[in-house]
Amino acid sequence: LPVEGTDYYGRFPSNFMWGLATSAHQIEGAWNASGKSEHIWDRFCHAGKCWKGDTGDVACDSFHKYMVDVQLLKKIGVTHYRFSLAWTRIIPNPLTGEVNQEGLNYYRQLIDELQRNNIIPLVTIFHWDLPQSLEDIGSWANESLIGYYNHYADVVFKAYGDKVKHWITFNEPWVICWMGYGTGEYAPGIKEPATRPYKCAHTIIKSHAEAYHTYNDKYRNTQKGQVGITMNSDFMAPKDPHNKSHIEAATRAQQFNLGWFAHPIFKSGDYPDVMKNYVAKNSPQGTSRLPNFTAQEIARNNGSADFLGLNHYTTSLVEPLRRNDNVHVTGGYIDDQENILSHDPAWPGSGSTWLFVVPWGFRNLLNWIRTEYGNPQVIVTENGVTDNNGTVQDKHRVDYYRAYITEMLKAINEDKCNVTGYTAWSLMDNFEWSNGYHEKFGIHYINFSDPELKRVPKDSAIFFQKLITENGFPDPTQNNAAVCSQK
Ligand code: PNW
Repeated sequence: LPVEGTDYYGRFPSNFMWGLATSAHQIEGAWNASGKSEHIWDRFCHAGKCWKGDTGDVACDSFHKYMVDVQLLKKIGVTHYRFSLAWTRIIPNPLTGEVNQEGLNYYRQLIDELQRNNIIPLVTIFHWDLPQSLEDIGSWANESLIGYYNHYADVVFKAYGDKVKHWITFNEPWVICWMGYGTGEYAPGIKEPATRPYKCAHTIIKSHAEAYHTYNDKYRNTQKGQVGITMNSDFMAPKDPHNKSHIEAATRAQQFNLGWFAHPIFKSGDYPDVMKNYVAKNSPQGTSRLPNFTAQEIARNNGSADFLGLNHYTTSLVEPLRRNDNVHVTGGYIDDQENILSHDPAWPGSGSTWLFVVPWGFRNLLNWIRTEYGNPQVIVTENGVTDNNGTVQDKHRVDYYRAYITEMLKAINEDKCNVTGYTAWSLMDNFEWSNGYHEKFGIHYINFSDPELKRVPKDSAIFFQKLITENGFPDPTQNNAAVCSQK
């Protein structure tokens, strides 16, 4: 597809969902209040493994300031707010399954406050904050987590399903499994790249499918909502687009990243063939480190989502790894792919080492999803860019959003991709996991040394206000006065 330009104008579909996103551990603080138990990110950062000793103990204090947050959302004019529930507030001891009423009440108050302000919730059930007690019994390598997760999902469907019509079972299983159990950069910090990420993914896919079926069996008829799952994916572009082996390598990388989760849920119930073949051929003979689904599990996985939540930030260039390349091979998920990933030095960077500004990759990825999975409903549940200073004159962020959202508009209006909503990451600067408060994604600035934790709108907040009011980018050379906007 052609390279991007922002000289493209148009409106989004009239019922397009516009929102901002956050997650519980990144904003709430109150890490041990009202019966909440410890989760793996509490443990990880308390052990000093996050940026300069940062922790999520206070974060944006949204546990107490949620009414302030709702007013920020209202001021921007969003139709939707994406936030996550903390398992450890709702079921502090998953092994007994007992529900903590105080924890349940917190999200009930938030949902009610959103409703009073005409903002529709988009709720992530699990955004990385695994109860420590479940980590201690083997985490996602222990398949009993399927049952514990299903109980948790059942509790929240029942408690909030009258008002919550969009559920996201998991946020980014790729990051959970690879960064948590492969590289160990994220909690719980386990470095077993050969086997643990594959086991983790296997249990998470099955947990997702069980929760989806629980919703179907017990709640869908009365609550009439949708259940999806959010996956992160770079666009995997061939380093040399004219070289057949680079094109194959890029497809393989896309399948190992997005396809790992999307193929079982949106295509066949099982992992992509290329992934099965490459893991098997790099495993000891006659075995594979990639687990097998049973026929019954394949049937349960297949078609187990009403929408694909997509978190997209950046693009990678891919070429095949050759035998004599001087690359350190450790054995595991990365080596199994037999690829080398890189970026174009011309791409602008950001406040994060992995995040390069490549707007055209977004349109390409949306089209890859359209053709690979038969044009499923996609809700873009995250997109955004960092800096390390939190400047409110964040022209680079406005430029990023303008360019990426223009590519999404082309994907919808020109390519007919079924994208129904977009929630930007993030409502405000917050606790960026292992990178603490150092990497800032917010459209509101927070000075984390200020005890008031005042939220200050950046220029990008004003950009979103206008974008949502106009529901797109009206052509400045046309008179748009007569065109009705969404709100
Ligand atoms: C996502 N990568 O994480 C998460 O869903 C958010 O909680 C997080 O704040 C946001 O994106 C920004 O990082 C990712 O290395 C972390 O490719 C790392 C990667 C992708 C997504």
